[in-house]
Amino acid sequence: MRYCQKTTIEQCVDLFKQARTVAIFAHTRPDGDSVGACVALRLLLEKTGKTCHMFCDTALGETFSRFPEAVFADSIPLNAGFDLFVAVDCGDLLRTGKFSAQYARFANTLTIDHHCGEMYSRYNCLIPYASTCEIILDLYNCAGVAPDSVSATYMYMGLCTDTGNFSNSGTNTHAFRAAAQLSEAGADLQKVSIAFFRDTTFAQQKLLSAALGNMRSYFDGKLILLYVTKKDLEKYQLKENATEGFVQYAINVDTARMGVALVEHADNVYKVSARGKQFDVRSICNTFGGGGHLYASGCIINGFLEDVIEKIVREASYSI
Ligand SMILES: [Mn+2]
Repeated sequence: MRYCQKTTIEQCVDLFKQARTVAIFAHTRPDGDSVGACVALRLLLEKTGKTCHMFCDTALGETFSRFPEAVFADSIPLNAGFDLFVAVDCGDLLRTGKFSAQYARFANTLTIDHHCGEMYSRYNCLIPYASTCEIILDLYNCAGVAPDSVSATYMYMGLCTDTGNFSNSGTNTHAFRAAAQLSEAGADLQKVSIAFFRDTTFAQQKLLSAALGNMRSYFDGKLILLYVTKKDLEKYQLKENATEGFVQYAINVDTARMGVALVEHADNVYKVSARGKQFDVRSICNTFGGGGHLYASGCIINGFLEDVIEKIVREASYSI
């Protein structure tokens, strides 16, 4: 058993002082917060003369291609000689993906995360901010390093995406204060919000229209469900990741307590994303072997489309 301890920002800065070569890990299928926090941390450490390598087990989505510093390796070179492993925005060890076994074996590890979940590292800097990037900003401030426009843009990326463009329930005064500091430091606010919240493709819009065309309402609109079939994806030559955010269109219906998006992942295998409005969707996903957050969960259900829908509707009927 590893001895795990809670770690303050000041202690993190000390840990970084002692390290020369640092490995930084984003979570599997990384989002703007994980990528933004990793890059901003790397830039901070490089400013203080450290050597850093960033790792992620999945290829980054298309959106990140316009952010040139967001480059991750997908394997650790032998004899890399790292002094410190840092897991960024990873609520549990498995979020480090295929690196989890190597990470667990390494002695000197540090988690920097805002989920405040498990303490799986030797050192754990867990602060319940809206984004991990706000913890990275604390590190800059504590180390007395002013963010430049590049690092500020990456930290803003995490803030902006994890708060749903400053609109979800995690958005708070601290997030706005951090945003103000990053804006003052020259963060490219427009670039980030256009990349993550505006730009889309013609094919993606057509796919969305197919999904909306497939929208169904149950229990007087308390359950709203939509779906995307493999055929739809093939028709527009898109991959599953093009459906990210579609579930929002279901839960956005004013009567909805539960919103569901089904995406056919392989023949008769459906990936289910569920969202709740003050409604526990996690326990419904749990019954199908999935999980997540209370109001944002997912699972995978096998079967023909209509059978899968029936299973979800039946399970929801007990609590909705
Ligand atoms: Mn996050």
